[in-house]
Amino acid sequence: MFDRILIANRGEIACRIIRTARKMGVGTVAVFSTADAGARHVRLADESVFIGASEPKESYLAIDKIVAAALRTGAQAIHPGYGFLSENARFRRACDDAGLVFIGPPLGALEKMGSKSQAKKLMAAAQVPLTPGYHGDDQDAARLQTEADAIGYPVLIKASSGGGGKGMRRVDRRLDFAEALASCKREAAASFSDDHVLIEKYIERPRHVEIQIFADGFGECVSLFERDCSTQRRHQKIIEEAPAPGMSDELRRRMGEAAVAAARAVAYVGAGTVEFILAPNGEFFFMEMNTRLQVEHPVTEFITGIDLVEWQLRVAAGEKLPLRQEQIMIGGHALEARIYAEDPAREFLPSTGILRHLRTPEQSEFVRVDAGADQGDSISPYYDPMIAKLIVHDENREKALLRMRRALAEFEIVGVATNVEFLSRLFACPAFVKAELDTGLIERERAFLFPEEQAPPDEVFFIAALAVLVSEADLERANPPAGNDLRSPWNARDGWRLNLADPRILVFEQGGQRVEVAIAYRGKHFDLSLAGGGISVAKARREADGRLELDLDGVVQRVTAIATGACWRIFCAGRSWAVTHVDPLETRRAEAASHGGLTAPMPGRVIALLTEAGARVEKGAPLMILEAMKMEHRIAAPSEGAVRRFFFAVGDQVTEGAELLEFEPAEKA
Ligand code: MV4
Repeated sequence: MFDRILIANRGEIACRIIRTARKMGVGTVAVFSTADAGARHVRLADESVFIGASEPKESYLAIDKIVAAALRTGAQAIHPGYGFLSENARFRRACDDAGLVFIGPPLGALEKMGSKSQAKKLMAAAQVPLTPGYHGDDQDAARLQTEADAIGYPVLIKASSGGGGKGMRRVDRRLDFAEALASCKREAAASFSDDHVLIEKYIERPRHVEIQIFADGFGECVSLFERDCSTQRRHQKIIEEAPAPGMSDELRRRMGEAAVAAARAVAYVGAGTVEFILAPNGEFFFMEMNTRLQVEHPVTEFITGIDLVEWQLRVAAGEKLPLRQEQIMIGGHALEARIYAEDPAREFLPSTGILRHLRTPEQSEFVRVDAGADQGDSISPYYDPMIAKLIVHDENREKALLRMRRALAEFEIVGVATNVEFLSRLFACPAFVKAELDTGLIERERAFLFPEEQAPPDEVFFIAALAVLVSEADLERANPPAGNDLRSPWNARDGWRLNLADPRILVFEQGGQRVEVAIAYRGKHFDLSLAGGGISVAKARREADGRLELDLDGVVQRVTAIATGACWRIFCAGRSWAVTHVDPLETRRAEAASHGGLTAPMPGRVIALLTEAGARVEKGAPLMILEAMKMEHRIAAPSEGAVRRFFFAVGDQVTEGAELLEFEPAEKA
C-alpha cells in the first residue's frame, strides 16, 4: 500500500478520500487554489500545497503543478476524485511519465470511453445493447431523413460531441425532421465546433439507471449493482438511490452482465460506472461509461457495505478485488440528496457567499453527511456549488425516506440560498414516494414542487421576537454594564427595565408585510400578541449549542434563529423563514458594519491583531493586519466603538469574504 497519496481535487470528494486514506494509515497531501486557502480539505489533509489561482485552469486543471506537488511531497499516487482531471488522458500520461500511480483506469480505457463514437462501436461489438439508431459517418441530410424514417418516430437527434442534454432535439413527425436537424446542427457547431449528429429511437419516460463496476488488474470484474439517478434538473442529478425501485433480480443480473462486458471490452481497471437508459418496458440501452468514482457512490457503499475508495487504493496498489461477485449482496435501501448553494425559485441559479451558519444532521449508522465546507467557509463562484451530500440507509425505501425527510429537516444553512426545502418537497412528493421515477418527474410535478409563497404562521413572529429578546440578554451578559453591582435593579438580568415601555412592540417585515409583536413581561414568562392575531404565553432560553428552547403555550420546542444584520432566519419544524427586524438601532449598526470592510478583501493570512476585544477605539483605528499576495492589508475601525470578538488568531488563513471580527459601534448620543 502507498505511504502517501496526493488528492488532485477539492471540496467534499477530497475530504471523502482523505477520510478513507486516514483509516488505512495512508498519508494525504491536499492541493489548493487561492479561493481554497484554509478550505476544509486543506484542514483535513496531513500536508497541503498551494497550486495557483482560483480559476480551475490555473490550479485544479494544471497538470504540471499537480504532478510537481506530488513529487515534492513524496506522494506515490494521485487520486483525481471526480470532475477536473479525473478522466483526462493527458493527466494520466503525465502521472505515468513522472512515475506516479494514477488511481483510476488505464490510459486505453480512458481514451476509448472518452470518445463517444468509438465507445459505441466497441459496445456494439461487445454485445452491449445500444439504442436503435443511426451512428454512421454519412451526414447528408437526405440520408439522415431516410434513417429517421426507418427508425420510426419519435426520434432523437443528438450531437455526437454533445453532453448534459445540450444539442438534443426530439422529433415527433417526419415533416418536422429537416428543420430540427438543421437547428440541432447549428447548435452543435456553435457549442462544440462539431456538427456531427446521430439519430436514435426516442425512449419515452426513460430512467437513468447506472451500474457500478469494479475491476482489478488480474482480470476480475464485478458489478456492485445499480443506482437510479433519474431525478434530475437541467440534466444534473440531485437525488440518487440504490437499489433502483422495481428492479427484478433478472433485470439486475442482465444489466450487471452488460456493464461488466462493457468494462472488459476496454480492459478496465478500478471503479467505473456504466450508464444506461432504462425504458418502461424493461429494455435498457448503453449511454456512456464514467471512468471515475462518482458523486453518488455513497448509496452503493451503504447497500453493499463496501468502501469504494478503499477498493480504489487497493486495486491501484496492485491488490486483487477483496470480494468475488457471489460474496457481494444488497442490504436495504439508500438515498442520497445533493445539497446545493442554488436558488430553485430562480431556475436553480448558483448562489455564492459565506456559510454564516451551517448545522448538519447528526450522523449515525443510518445517516451520513459528506460535506466539503464547514460553517464560516465560502461557496465561491469558481467551483461547483455543492455544499454537502446527505445519504441515508435503512431496511427498505419507505424507512429510508422517513430518515431522509427527518435529516433534511435538521439541515440549517444561512448565508447562501439552498435547495434544502426543494429537496424536502421532492421527498414528500407523492410521485416520488410511489417511486414513479423517470427523468421528467420534476417537470411534471412543478405545481407540487414550486408552491406559491405563503405567509409564515404567527408562531414564526413569536419565535423571532423571542430570539431578539434572548440575543439582547446575551449581549448584556457578555458586556455587563459598568459599576458591576449585581444587586442593583439597574443591572438586573431578569427583564426588568425602568425605561422600557410595557408592552414593548417589536416590528418585523416579511414578504412586504409589517407585523407587530407586543411583548409584556410577566416575571417568569412573556405574553406575546400579534395585532389582529393570536396570543401566546412564552418562555425562552438559550441552549449550550446556541439553539433556543421555547415554551409556547406549554409546547416546548428547540428552534434556531440566526441574525445576519437585521434579517433573522428562523428554523422550526423542518422549515425555515426569513423575517426582518425593523429596528432603527439595528439598521444603524448594520450600516456601520457593511461599510466597515470587516471581511477579508482577499484570501490571506492574519499577521497581527492591533487591539483587544472590548477596548474602545477611534474611527479608523487599525484593528487587524492581513497579508495577502505578499502585501499587507489593514482592517480599520468603521466608527468609534470596540471589537467584540476576533474570529481569527495570528497565523490563521482566511478565505476571501470571511468575516474577520465582530465590531460594536459606540452608541451615538
Ligand atoms: C435519450 C433519451 C431518450 N431517448 N436518448 C440526456 C442526456 C444524454 N446523456 C442522454 N439523454 C437522453 N437520451 C434516447 N434515445 C432521453 C435522455 C434524457 C435523459 C437521460 C438521462 C437522464 C436524464 C435525462 C433527461 C432528459 C432526457
